[in-house]
Amino acid sequence: MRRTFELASLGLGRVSPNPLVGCVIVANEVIIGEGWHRKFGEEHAEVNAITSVTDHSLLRHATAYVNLEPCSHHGKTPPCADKLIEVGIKRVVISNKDTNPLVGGKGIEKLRSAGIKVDVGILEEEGKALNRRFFTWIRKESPFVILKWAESSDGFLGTSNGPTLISNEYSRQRVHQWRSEEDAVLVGTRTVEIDNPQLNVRDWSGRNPVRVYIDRSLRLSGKLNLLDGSQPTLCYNLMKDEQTSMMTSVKLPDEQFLNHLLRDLAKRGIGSVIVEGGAQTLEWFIASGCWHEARIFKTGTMLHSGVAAPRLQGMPVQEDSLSGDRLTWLSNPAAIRI
Ligand code: AOF
Ligand code: ZN
Repeated sequence: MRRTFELASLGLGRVSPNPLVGCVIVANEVIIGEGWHRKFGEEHAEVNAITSVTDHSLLRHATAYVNLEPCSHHGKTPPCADKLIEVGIKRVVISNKDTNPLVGGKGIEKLRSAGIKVDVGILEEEGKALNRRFFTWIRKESPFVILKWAESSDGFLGTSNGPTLISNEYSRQRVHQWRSEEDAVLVGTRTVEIDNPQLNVRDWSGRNPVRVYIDRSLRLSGKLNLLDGSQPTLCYNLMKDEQTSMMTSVKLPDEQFLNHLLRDLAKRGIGSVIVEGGAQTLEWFIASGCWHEARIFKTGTMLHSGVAAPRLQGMPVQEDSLSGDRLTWLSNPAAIRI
């Protein structure tokens, strides 16, 4: 099952908002096939794993390990449960049930009624953690929200009068990798004014996320990178709806602004978003409880004064060191769990 997780994670940044799915086929205690869902709209993991098997006669004695319940619906591809039945697989071992209402247990029922032995719930928590974006998004209320910031050793995000580089080049490169893995990157009005960010992937290979910014009273204008029309960009505001080729402005009510924003992103098929600042925006997400994970760099730099970093209570899940910068991953225990 751990091998299916490894395979599944190769789809990160390519399959969203679909889940990350890997499949391993074993016969006579030997792996005879492997596959994963490689790209949104393309074949599912099980089909790719079956295709990779050279001697199909072995499938009649084989066990398929898959981290998500095989689908039972006709989506962009035919149902994987039918395919597993058709090739004569004997046993299927699954980590997580698919909470997509189109599937939701029907894949498992189909397999069992065809006489296939099915085991469910193997390494269930690890499977849920791997697909935390999908399991959050499929409820259609919100993408998976990741807060990210870098703070100095004395707890500041930057000086008050312009962009400040606090983290080292390895940490900054890691952020570009993250942008390539998530569907959208979001910033607030002040950050657009002060940093004039591009919010694209430069220091890593991969696709660019959708750029999202908040500009409640539409005060941003002029020669700003986010307004350059080079990439799909969403602007959430209180004033107007408007659509041009790359720019979509969305008017939201003042009350519950962030909840509306997240629901709108989810409806647009955005399964995850990284909030990159600034302080006010991060604090707004924290105060509204609208976050699932935080990734915080603590650096060796001392700033002595400036904009204070947000305070956040979360459950530490991982610690990394990037050439002196300490990276802490927190998860929000209060966010709804599956
Ligand atoms: C599987 N194996 O590898 C994946 C599954 O639009 P479609 O046809 O690609 O279907 C997407 C849905 O199928 C997705 O929301 C999830 O419920 C399931 N994904 N199922 O058996 C896979 N990626
Ligand atoms: Zn499928």
